[in-house]
Amino acid sequence: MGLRTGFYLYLLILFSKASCKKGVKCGGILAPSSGGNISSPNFPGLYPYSVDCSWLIVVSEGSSVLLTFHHFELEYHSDCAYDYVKIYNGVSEDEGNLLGKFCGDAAPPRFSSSWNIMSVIFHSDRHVADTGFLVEYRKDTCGGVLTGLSGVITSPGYPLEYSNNAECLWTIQVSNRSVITLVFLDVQLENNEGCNFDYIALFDGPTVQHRHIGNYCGNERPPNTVSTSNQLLIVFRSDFNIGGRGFKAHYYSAECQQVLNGISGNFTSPSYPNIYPNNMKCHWSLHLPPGYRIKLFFPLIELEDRNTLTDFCDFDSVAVYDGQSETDVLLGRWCGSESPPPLTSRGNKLLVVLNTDRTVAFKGFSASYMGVVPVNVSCTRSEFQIQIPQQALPQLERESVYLGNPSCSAQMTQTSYKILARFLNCGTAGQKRQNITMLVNTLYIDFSSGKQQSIQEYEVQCDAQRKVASVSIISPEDRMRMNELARLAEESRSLESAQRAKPEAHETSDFVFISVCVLAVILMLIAVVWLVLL
Ligand SMILES: *[C@@H]1O[C@H](CO)[C@@H](O)[C@H](O)[C@H]1NC(C)=O
Ligand SMILES: *[C@@H]1O[C@H](CO)[C@@H](O)[C@H](O)[C@H]1NC(C)=O
Ligand SMILES: *[C@@H]1O[C@H](CO)[C@@H](O)[C@H](O)[C@H]1NC(C)=O
Ligand SMILES: *[C@@H]1O[C@H](CO)[C@@H](O)[C@H](O)[C@H]1NC(C)=O
Ligand SMILES: *[C@@H]1O[C@H](CO)[C@@H](O)[C@H](O)[C@H]1NC(C)=O
Ligand SMILES: [Ca+2]
Ligand SMILES: [Ca+2]
Ligand SMILES: [Ca+2]
Repeated sequence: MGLRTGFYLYLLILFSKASCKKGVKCGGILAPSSGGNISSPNFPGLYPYSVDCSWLIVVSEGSSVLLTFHHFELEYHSDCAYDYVKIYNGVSEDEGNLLGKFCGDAAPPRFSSSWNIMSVIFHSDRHVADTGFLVEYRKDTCGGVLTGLSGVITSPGYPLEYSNNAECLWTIQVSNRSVITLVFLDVQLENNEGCNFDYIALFDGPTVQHRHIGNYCGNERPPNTVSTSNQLLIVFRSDFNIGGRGFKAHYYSAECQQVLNGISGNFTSPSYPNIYPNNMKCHWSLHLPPGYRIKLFFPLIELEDRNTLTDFCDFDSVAVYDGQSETDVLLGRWCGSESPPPLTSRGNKLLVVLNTDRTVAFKGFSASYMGVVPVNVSCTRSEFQIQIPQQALPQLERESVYLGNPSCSAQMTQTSYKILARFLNCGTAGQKRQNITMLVNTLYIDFSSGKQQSIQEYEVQCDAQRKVASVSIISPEDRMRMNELARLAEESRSLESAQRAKPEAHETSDFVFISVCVLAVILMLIAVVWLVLL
């Protein structure tokens, strides 16, 4: 309670500061019991130049604010850089709350706040004025027009018993080319056959004239629903007696609920690289064909920092689960600018969940992933042996899998692609890794189809002395890092050679090593032949 009083005091101070600055009096704090109208200064005459007005509408906790514009005529600019109205779902200091910026004569659509505070900002510059705007605001105890990427809908007072004679209409509206997924988590209403006492009714569109999906009551949870357009209507009604706990549902727009099936791909937080919206929960499900594992990278993360009191990512976070749901193993949860290490799934599915709270937003994240084929590699002193189960690579020609160069392509066996590649034939090269010289080559798997080029590269390594091999996928990030290292090495080498004219020490030593290997093999063969002859 103390916190909340403090918050309102803070708002009051903000607003007294704002309203003292300018000559024209406008804006203020409104705490309506039902509703009212706001208009630009001097409405319906021309609004004055150089004004900044800020209205904060605060209603009782548990209610929301609905805005309906009746008139809208502002100077037009394609980015609304001159005169504009901005609407915030909460306080206007927080860009994560921005619902939209408007100008010209395109009136903003109807908006509801996600909670009990909403702000309207009006700005005009020093030239060209118009008649301005008139907007009606209304306090809703339930229902409204929801425009967020995701959100929660509950019956009034949930989880306490809902009131009798309630009537609530929620219209969910997402961007034009998107659709809505609605998932009910809990339902407990008065039950009767036909569901016409207390009920939830769903319509596939903005009005009751659109396709009726169904009426639900009792403990019957409506099925998970995906709209056919960008709008969905939810109606809740109760009659004059007997109630229940009510219901709770989540909705997601398609931008916030993605399933990715490509062998590799990229995705970002909503609005990236602009500020992400507050108050949302988004899912990305990576789902690859069986046999693949998934490697996931986050080149950039910029979220709200950890809670310094608990040291957890309590505010905003990105979490990764090793499977398809939040009940699967959590691989980690990150926030702030902590950068997760590359993650690899155990199966062919990964789930990424972004949660943001009601205040303070940043840039978000960018992520890229790639399906990793299970490559079984082993080596002797003279060759690599590589095997890839066929079920992991549906419909690839054997020529699409090769080591070093296309002349070392795979053979097909009953169950796998198989490469036996002598070091000398397939361009395997020696490289110093820490103390030991490793024999290194690149395995190419060409998934390209038609115009879309897609080649995966795996680095295979062999410690020929100990006959130990390993393999790892080379991601675009690795490739960039390797190029960078190669460039640095090149630079330092040319510097060195400028100082002391004595290059190419490395190559010679590697060449000597391989030659020694080959010699050893030949000697062994001679020994064997000799033994047999004896
Ligand atoms: C707000 O203005 C509109 C249009 O003039 C009017 O119909 C409506 O009754 C007004 N609302 C209130 C609460 O005054
Ligand atoms: C959405 O569609 C409507 C009607 O087709 C159109 O008027 C509007 O400009 C579109 N909005 C966006 C953001 O594309
Ligand atoms: C993902 O992003 C990287 C780096 O920006 C780019 O090289 C790659 O082509 C992208 N991949 C896809 C599938 O869009
Ligand atoms: C890799 O190949 C070896 C030898 O063929 C086999 O024993 C092993 O089970 C294979 N490992 C996997 C993961 O397929
Ligand atoms: C390098 O080799 C020396 C001697 O064989 C060993 O003591 C040392 O631990 C090795 N260093 C690394 C990084 O492997
Ligand atoms: Ca102007
Ligand atoms: Ca009832
Ligand atoms: Ca936040």
